[in-house]
Amino acid sequence: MDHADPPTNDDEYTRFFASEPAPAHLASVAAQVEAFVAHQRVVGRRTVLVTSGGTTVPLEANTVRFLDNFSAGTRGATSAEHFLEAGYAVLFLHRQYSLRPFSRHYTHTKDSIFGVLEATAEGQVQVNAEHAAFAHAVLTKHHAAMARKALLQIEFTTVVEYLYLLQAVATRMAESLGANAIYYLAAAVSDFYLPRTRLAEHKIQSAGAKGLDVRLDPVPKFLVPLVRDWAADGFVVSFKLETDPALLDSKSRAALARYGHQLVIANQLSTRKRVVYLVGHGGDAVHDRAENAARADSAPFRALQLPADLEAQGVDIESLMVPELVRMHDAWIATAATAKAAD
Ligand code: PAZ
Repeated sequence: MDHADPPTNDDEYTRFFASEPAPAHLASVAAQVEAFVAHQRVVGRRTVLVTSGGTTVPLEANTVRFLDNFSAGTRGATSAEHFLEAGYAVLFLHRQYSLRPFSRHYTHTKDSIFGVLEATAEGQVQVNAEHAAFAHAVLTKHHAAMARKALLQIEFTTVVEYLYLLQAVATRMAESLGANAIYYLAAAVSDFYLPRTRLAEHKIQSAGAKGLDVRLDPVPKFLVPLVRDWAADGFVVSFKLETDPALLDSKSRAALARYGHQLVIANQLSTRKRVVYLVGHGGDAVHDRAENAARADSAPFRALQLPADLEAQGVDIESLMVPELVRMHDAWIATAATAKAAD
């Protein structure tokens, strides 16, 4: 395992936030999140932050061109639906225009609303017979989640926006909800970015250019402050995407050793909808980060595989993942209560 990577120091984050502009909607998002988590606390509902979709790295301040991270948002949007089903409130921090809970069934698929709706002779529009029952079920669940004030959706586009919003959301959740919060970080976050100080103001001109050289800086490792400060006491689940399956185990353990959080969900790009690997002590993790980090080598590595017959029926792997996480979260909350009683 590679432990050579030194932990990010605090200054990196201070410098990052000092030099990158905050998103315009940060204050209004913070107010919405405060009201949302206060409500969940009052009604005693566990809450999960689901991050979803890929972040962009703009090459120009008035952005025409940008680099993107792969993610359709399927993992996040589908997981959000299952967490709601399990009784959790969901704060869904997602890339603008990526898949979202419930609407995902009718947006980016071949059964978009145009395949589902039909125009009647009376000049009305209605859901066609083939899709009516399913559309009714999806809409009913969506409306129920909104009526219970159990779903809040927040958008990001760039990696800088994502990190500002992640900090704002996580700190407010941690303050109100402590161990009752899960942080489920499925978004695909850029590892490199172009600092504001080196960003071209306007569209980069190609006339006469021989090429374009771009040097990107590393994005500070946000899991360091998240696990240590922003999401204190919460149950933190990070994701690890690789294309080379040989790296999944070692990279997941390296993340556990580095951050001391509770679980890494590792997946391979080509098989991510059929198999994931749960790496870590989960709910049996101790509430001490350094101790968790030290136990990374011995952390269980377990495959969760969607049986082929269920896959053929359109069942998603998140329907297996989320109940596992809920069980781990139960254990995490129980150990938090025991630790508190012993204090
Ligand atoms: O959104 P999607 O279902 O197409 O993909 C999900 C995923 C592979 C982006 C996610 O499961 C994941 O691994 N996120 C972390 C990516 C990373 O290592 O940066």
